[in-house]
Amino acid sequence: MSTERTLVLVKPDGVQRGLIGQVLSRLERRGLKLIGLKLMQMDEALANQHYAEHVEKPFFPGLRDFITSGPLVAAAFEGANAVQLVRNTMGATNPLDATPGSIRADFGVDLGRNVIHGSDSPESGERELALFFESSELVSWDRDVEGWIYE
Ligand code: DAT
Ligand code: MG
Repeated sequence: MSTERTLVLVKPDGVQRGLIGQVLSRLERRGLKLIGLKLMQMDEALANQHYAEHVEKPFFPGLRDFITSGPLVAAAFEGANAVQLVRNTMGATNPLDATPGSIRADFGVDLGRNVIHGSDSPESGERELALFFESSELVSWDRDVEGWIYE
């Protein structure tokens, strides 16, 4: 069991639609531990860094316009298998393909408005967290209920 850290974004569509609490609540109640949280707006430079793997793709200009269009919430979660737990709580990239019960299925209908981002590997998690948070903004804390969440 490996402790991982992962970046979650409630994207500008989720913020505009008033879904911040519901999205974070689903991750929190699943058992993921929050270690960082902020409301902010991405600029183009950060969008280029965050989505470096997509910069050359035809959909990138639209993605960059969308992701920089308004405030988003950046959250850091930590725990055993945190990356995979967030990814499967989010659901597939396209809400059309996402399993009902997942965040993207329950809150979205369109690929370009899929409400939430989650890092795709532990390495991406570390890389992305460094883009969004100073190390002093990530809080190391002991959760009293840990033994009721992990055996
Ligand atoms: P994910 O967000 O599930 O990690 P990704 O990294 O492949 O998916 O893509 C990043 C975001 O870019 C995705 O959440 C929505 C958008 N996107 C991906 N593929 C797209 C496409 N073919 N057309 C339009 N937007 C796309
Ligand atoms: Mg991705």
